[in-house]
Amino acid sequence: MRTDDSICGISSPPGRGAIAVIRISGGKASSAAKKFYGDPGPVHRLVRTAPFKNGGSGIDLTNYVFFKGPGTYTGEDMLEIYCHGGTAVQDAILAAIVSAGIRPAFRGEFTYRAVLNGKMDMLQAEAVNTLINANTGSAIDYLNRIVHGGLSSEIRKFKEEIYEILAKTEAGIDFSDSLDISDDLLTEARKDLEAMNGKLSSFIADYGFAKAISTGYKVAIAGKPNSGKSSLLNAILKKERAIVAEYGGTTRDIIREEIDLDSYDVTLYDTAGIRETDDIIEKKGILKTKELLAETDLAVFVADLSTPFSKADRMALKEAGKNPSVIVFLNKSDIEAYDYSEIPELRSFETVKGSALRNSGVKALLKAVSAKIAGLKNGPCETLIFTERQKQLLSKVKRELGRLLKKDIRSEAEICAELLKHILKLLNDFLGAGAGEDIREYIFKNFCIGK
Ligand SMILES: Nc1nc2c(ncn2[C@@H]2O[C@H](COP(=O)(O)OP(=O)(O)OP(=O)(O)O)[C@@H](O)[C@H]2O)c(=O)[nH]1
Ligand SMILES: [Mg+2]
Repeated sequence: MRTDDSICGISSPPGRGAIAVIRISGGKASSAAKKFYGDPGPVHRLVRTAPFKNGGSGIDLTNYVFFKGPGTYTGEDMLEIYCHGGTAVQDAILAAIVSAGIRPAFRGEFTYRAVLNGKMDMLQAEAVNTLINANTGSAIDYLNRIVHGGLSSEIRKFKEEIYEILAKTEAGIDFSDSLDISDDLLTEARKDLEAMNGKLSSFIADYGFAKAISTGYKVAIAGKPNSGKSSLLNAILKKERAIVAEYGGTTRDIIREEIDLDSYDVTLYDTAGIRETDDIIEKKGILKTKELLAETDLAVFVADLSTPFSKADRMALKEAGKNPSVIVFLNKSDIEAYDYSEIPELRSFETVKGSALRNSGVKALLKAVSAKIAGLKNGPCETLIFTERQKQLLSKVKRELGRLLKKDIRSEAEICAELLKHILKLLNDFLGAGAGEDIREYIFKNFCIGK
């Protein structure tokens, strides 16, 4: 990808709005102001109101601001244009800019340039994207801390500690006859490594919480047919969202609704009842349900107290069990006919008894779900990690650190040095330092155009 040319993009969301923002970054930002506004010397950060003109004709009366690099988001000269938010206006302005030789930006390319120009590192860039996509307020504080370099500086501190231990270890290898590592130094190094190990454990343990507060928490309602799943969804939503019927196999397509649960963004999924069936459409619904249950965060397993615990219950519970958490809702308590308290398969799960029809136990169930989300947070860790990439890399660091802590730095100095170097490499990857094109693509592919 070329990085020395000028790029443009619509930075506001697609569709109609009161105002749209179009951005240009690169050497042509200033000449664009001249070409489209007749502004011979745009002034840094000064807002001007003027018609955006392509040739003779004015497209729209706009505001524009010129930002002189390097004190800008990308580090380059930038021009921001605020026009009326109709699709036709935005498109016409963008087309005029492109015809002036300024290329449309790829996804995340503005932020990518910010990284290239040292305005932020990869972690901060990832946090910018997570912040844009965050649905609930709970994530904002944590993400802003990363955007402002909080996580980066913690990781850089780890790196410095590892460097120091590596230097001592290598000195031990090079001058093994004359220079030995003192006991004090060894104890100190071990203390540092153990502290780092503890921090990494918190980061990894809190990842579920970070995910829940940034991208939301997915809750599937699962169970055998006719157990009252759709009735439960309706009771939670307080409206007739899903069709309820006294026959099994009513719900086939997955029904999805978002709710705000104690300020957590929770997506509920009502699913097809799981059982063996020859009905082709029902089969498809069950297949979709099984796929969904492999990627949700929590399953509410709905059992039916008016019928015995059956083979279909076992099948459904097996699928629901693919979730990190399962809560059992013992439904139809109003017509309870069987004792579910001794069923071995259900014993290990948190259980709430109630009736979707009578709207009892529903509040208690939601409280249990909310507690599960809150309980994901491990300790008083100020910083969180937010992406799968970050989690995987830190898990690798932790594994290597675990191996290192089992070694004796004095007698196994060479192996230790290798492990320390590998840890350094992983930490560098984590920060995105020297990241290859593939990693950059991976990070920026989820960005919006214009960011
Ligand atoms: N008595 C009683 N009946 C209930 C309760 N909850 C649901 N029902 C009834 O059970 C039947 C099935 O309810 P649904 O909500 O459609 O069940 P489902 O699990 O979604 O069924 P499928 O979509 O077929 O898998 C309906 O006749 C409901 O009125 C309850 O708490 N008590
Ligand atoms: Mg249903």
